[in-house]
Amino acid sequence: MEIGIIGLPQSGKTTVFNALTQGSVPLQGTGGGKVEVHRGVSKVPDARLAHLGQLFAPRRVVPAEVRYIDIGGAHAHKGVGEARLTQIRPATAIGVVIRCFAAPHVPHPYGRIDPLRDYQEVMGELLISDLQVVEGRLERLKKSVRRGEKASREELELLERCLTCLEEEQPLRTLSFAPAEEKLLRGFQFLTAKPLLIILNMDEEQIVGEREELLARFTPYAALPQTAVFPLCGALEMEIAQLDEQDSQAFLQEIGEEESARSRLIRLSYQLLHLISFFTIGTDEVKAWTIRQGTPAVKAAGVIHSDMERGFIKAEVISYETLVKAGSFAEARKQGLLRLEGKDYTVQDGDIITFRFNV
Ligand SMILES: Nc1nc2c(ncn2[C@@H]2O[C@H](COP(=O)(O)OP(=O)(O)OP(=O)(O)O)[C@@H](O)[C@H]2O)c(=O)[nH]1
Ligand SMILES: [Mg+2]
Repeated sequence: MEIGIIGLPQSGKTTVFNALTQGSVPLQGTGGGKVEVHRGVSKVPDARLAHLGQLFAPRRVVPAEVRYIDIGGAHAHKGVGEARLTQIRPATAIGVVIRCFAAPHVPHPYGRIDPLRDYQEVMGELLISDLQVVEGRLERLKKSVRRGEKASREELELLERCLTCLEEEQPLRTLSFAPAEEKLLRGFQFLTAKPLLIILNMDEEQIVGEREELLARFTPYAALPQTAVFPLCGALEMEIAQLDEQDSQAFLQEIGEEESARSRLIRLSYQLLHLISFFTIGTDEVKAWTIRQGTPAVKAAGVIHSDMERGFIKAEVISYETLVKAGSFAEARKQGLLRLEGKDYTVQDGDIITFRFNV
């Protein structure tokens, strides 16, 4: 999973990126007017994986990862800009950083703090960007039809539907698509079709005193499909991300959080994107893998290796809870708790799977 971070200039994107990836990208870009792309990863915290690590004592314990992209460098104008939007088109989801913090020394492109306006500005850019893609493609399709060439009726109708939606200033994720339509749309990488995290970047005082009020302003947007609002204190979380576990707990308590923004955002992203984890075990490594809810065993095998998908025979499955109750893998096997599942078996969160395959 990859989350593309965007927002107005100086909204705190790199600060948030550093908080989420425990990174230390300098807040001032290197200058020179070029678009700079920062990539980072965050390991998905999972107590079950840690426990499996103790149980199997493998050489490596490999958590799942969430990747983040932050685009820095010169801003051509007040908004995000097409050059930056292009960079996040391949991402799975978008995180839009909205400045709530005051910090008078930090300039605001519109000269005044107004979180809702900033949100609408950025959403407007995403809509226009998608609209241009739809219009461009429709024009080409219609030209082919005029030349007497065959154009896909499905595609024409689908894009007309997208066009109407965007012209009504609604994001494409408010539409629902059949699987075949989704497949058709995938190549366009529409920005407004991606799940959206609205990241409200607050001051320490705001997160303690005004959190609910600021969140409430975004309620109508949070209610849109595949949309979630996420409050955090970017500057503080960036510092916390550099601390060890114990010290960070003390800081978090001060702003009334139990968990770092890094962990909270990952959990929210999993919910938003309907993701679950399954585990593979071995003496070499115990590893967590991320899939969508409802993924059949054969596709889950493909996440590990395409050979495993192609040569899939069976999946040997036990749930995490069942394994823990049995105490050990050997005991679970003795009690006959391991199930053999076929390729259509729907993988469940926390399944521990050994794939049998043949290539
Ligand atoms: N007080 C306060 N200041 C913040 C917060 N987040 C960011 N800042 C400050 O805002 C300024 C801009 O932060 P950046 O993270 O560089 O913002 P950006 O969106 O990456 O900026 P560009 O990439 O130049 O568009 C810096 O001086 C930060 O210290 C916050 O939560 N509170
Ligand atoms: Mg930046």
